[in-house]
Amino acid sequence: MSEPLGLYGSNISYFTGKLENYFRVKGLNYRLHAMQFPGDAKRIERDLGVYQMPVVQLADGRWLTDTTKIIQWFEREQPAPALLPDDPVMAFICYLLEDYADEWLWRPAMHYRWHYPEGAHFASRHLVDEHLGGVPAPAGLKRVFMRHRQRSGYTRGDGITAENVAGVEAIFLALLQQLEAIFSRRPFLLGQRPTLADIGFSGPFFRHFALDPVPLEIIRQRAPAVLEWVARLWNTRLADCPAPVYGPVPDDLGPLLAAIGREYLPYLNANAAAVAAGKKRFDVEIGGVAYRGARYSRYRVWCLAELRRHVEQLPEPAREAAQRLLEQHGCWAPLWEQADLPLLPGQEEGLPFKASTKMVGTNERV
Ligand SMILES: N[C@@H](CCC(=O)N[C@@H](CS)C(=O)NCC(=O)O)C(=O)O
Repeated sequence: MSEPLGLYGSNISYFTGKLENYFRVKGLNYRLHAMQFPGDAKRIERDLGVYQMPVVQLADGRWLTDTTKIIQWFEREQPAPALLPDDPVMAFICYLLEDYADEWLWRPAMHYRWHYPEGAHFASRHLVDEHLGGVPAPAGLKRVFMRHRQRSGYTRGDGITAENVAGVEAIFLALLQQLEAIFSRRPFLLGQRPTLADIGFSGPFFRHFALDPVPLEIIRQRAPAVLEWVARLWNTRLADCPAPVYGPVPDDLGPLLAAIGREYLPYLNANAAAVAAGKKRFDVEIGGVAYRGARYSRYRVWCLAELRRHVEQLPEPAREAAQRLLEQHGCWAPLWEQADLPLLPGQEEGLPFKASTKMVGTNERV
């Protein structure tokens, strides 16, 4: 067996969990190492442009960052067994679902972990033990710092307030209903074998919703087929799966696509408008839920640009079929709502070897 890939991150991290699911499903051998602070973080920021987890070290010593581009890179380097369906419309749906899971489900996942003391105590204890052993301060103080950092960065500090908590939880509850319907019918999101869409959804589910005490109990009670899918994905290898046979995009993905059109794409547009206006915080109402003082994200401007690029690159007649599908579910108009996207020059063109911006944060490098 070849030298394992070095995966540096946390074993309760959203994006580390996403990449672990990818490596396992793809059959790539890896070893998980806990990133150490402050040393690893400083080195990663210097060498890769931003500090974020996970990062991967190849056998030849090169470092990679950003799970979306890391997966695309591995799929190009090692095309078989393929994670993306051959059908270009299905492949586009995978990119869209992956992006939605990465960027929009992040909000309820952070909320459930850091809002409820049960989750926040578990996660702060775990993260401090895992990463901050070298920081010379009392463990109790480090845990308080960790809870404060995460809440001020990702929940209270990113537009989640007492007024909209129910709205944030409604995103998760509706999602469970949609996924329960899907996984009661078939093993994976698009069919009989995992695709990039399942890997994308493993981010919020594997190390957050199906681990943190509050959402886990909700899943157990309301969506047992979703809980089964989490474990099934972890235990599935593409190489052992039946040959890929995909029909048309399943009808039961409709409610998920509609949620993307109603919630995620309007959020991306409001974020792009804020970035264009030079605002670091913005107010936005999404599906009747008001967010005040949400953080801007340059990275998510690029996410929108990427979604457009994937559509534009579709060959005909797939492009037209994708347009019809997106129109049917209210995703087409919001995809193109902003005339020009306020990207930085060359933004993220160095990925997966160099990042320009962090998902939520301020340390742009370009
Ligand atoms: N787009 C990146 C996002 C990575 C990311 O944001 N990871 C989180 C942890 S799951 C992180 O490192 N956050 C940095 C921080 O909290 O400062 C990816 O796909 O890898």
